[in-house]
Parts: sequence; C-alpha cells; structure tokens
Amino acid sequence: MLVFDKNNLDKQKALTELIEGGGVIAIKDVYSQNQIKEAREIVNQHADTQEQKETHFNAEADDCGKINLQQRVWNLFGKGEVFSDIITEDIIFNLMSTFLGTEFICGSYCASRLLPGALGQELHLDYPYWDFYKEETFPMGLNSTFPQNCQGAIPLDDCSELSGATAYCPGSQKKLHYPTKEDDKSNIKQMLGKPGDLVFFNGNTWHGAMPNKSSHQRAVLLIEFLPKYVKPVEELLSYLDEEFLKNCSERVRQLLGLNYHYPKKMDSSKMTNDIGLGYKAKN
Ligand SMILES: O=C(O)CCC(=O)C(=O)O
Ligand SMILES: [Fe+2]
Repeated sequence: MLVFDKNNLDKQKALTELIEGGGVIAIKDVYSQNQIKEAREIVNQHADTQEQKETHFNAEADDCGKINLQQRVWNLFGKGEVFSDIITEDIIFNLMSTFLGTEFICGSYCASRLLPGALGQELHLDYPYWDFYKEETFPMGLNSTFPQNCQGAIPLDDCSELSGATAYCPGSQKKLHYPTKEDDKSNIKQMLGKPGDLVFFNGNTWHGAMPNKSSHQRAVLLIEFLPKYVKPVEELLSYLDEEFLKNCSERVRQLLGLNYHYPKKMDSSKMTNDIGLGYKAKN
C-alpha cells in the first residue's frame, strides 16, 4: 500500500498506483481526532440502537448466526454535519476530480462496524458492482483500463491485522474478474490504518473485511465515488429533508448528483435548449 503524508502527496503517483499499481493508497492523518471522535460516537449510537440493516458478502456469518456482529450505518449525509465536513475534504476533491472527472459524485456513504468475533466478508469487488459474479449481465469487453469508481475508507478505530482491517489483493484491479475459490490470492495484504487516515482503493480490487479477533470494535467510513454518469448503489436523496438540501454546500450538492440532471423528465420539463457546443459558445 503506497502511503503518503498529508502535505507530501504526489497526485500523479497516487492516481497511477490506483490503476496500474497495487490499487490502494493511504494518506496519513487527514482528519483531526475530534472529527473522528464525533463521527465514531454518532456511528456507534446508530449501530447500537437501530435494527440490523442490510449488509453484503456475509454468507458465512449468516450461516453461523453471527451476522449481528457485522453492522452498517447507511446514508451518513443525514446523520450529522461532521459527515459532510469529512467527505468534502480538499484532498478528496483534488484526487477524485482528476480520477473520475470534476463533476464526480458519491454513490454510497456508510459505516462498516465489526464487533469482536465478527467473521468478516468473502473477498469481492465493489465495482462494477457487488453482483459482478453475474458477468453475463454486464457489457461485453468491459475492462479496467480507466477508472469508473473509487472507494474511500476512513478508519474510526485502529484497523490492524487483529481487528479485521480490510484485506485486498494488490494488482487484482487490473483483471476485472470476480474472485472465486480457484483464484490465487496468495499475495493478500491488509489496509492497515489509524483513526484519521484516508484510504482510497480502486473498486475493481479484490477485497473484504477480515475477522475481528481483537477485543475492540473496528469501524470504518466507506464511501463510493463515481463519475457523474454511473448509477449509485445507495439511494441517498430520499432520506434527506428539505432543510438539509437547502443548506448543504456546493460540494455536497455535487456529491448527491444534484448538479447533473440526467435522467431527466424530458416530457414534462420546461424547454431549455442548452446542450451542444453551439450553446456553450453563447454562454
Ligand atoms: O468493512 C470492510 O472492511 C470492507 C467493507 C466492504 O468491502 C464492503 O462493504 O463492500
Ligand atoms: Fe467492498
């Protein structure tokens, strides 16, 4: 895993690593311990009191009756201002604007909490989506030569070998293939990190939560970043009230896809002809 300091980030090297290298980078100490503490308290409060929410790649835990040890808190935009602050960090916008285009969006924003004894997940890829094992449902010729996704991960607890730091297979993003039992995963590593670090990984990379064998919880914030034209996995808008949408920053509006109008109700929209270079020249 290529690791940078916050003030010493080589952008080109970082983005190349995500496509052509190991597929994972980390930037140390991006967030203050106060921000992390606040985010962690909110995540824990929800995870402790809500009913068990949907999660994924946990067939083994389900079979053993341990699924309740793997918890999710979804749609963090609506769960406290600190989550808008965290996701609009300059480093994220600087890197993702080049990687995915300046109008990139957020397709999911959740927390993944493993309690002690949690079994972890099967190795998988996040993009082009969790069901890529149904390969025939995706276009022919699909490949991973250019980025159509990037995952962000922010540890809220110590992510160590023992506590179940997310595992990944360096370089596997280049294959664009859903990992099966037959695949060689012998170069497996873990995304070790401390609260306040910011990790990015190519969503094509084989990865998954590992068992939490420590005596403490392991929570991370997980973010899906997408180019503006890709359909998100999480429907974020309908949970957010008018007040939130009125007051949110320009960056949050962009992340929620509010600045990009497709798919549009063409039949009932007011006539605005503004698409094409001809119109661009007039503006
Ligand atoms: O919690 C983790 O370590 C990883 C979670 C993950 O990969 C996912 O939810 O798709
Ligand atoms: Fe994943």
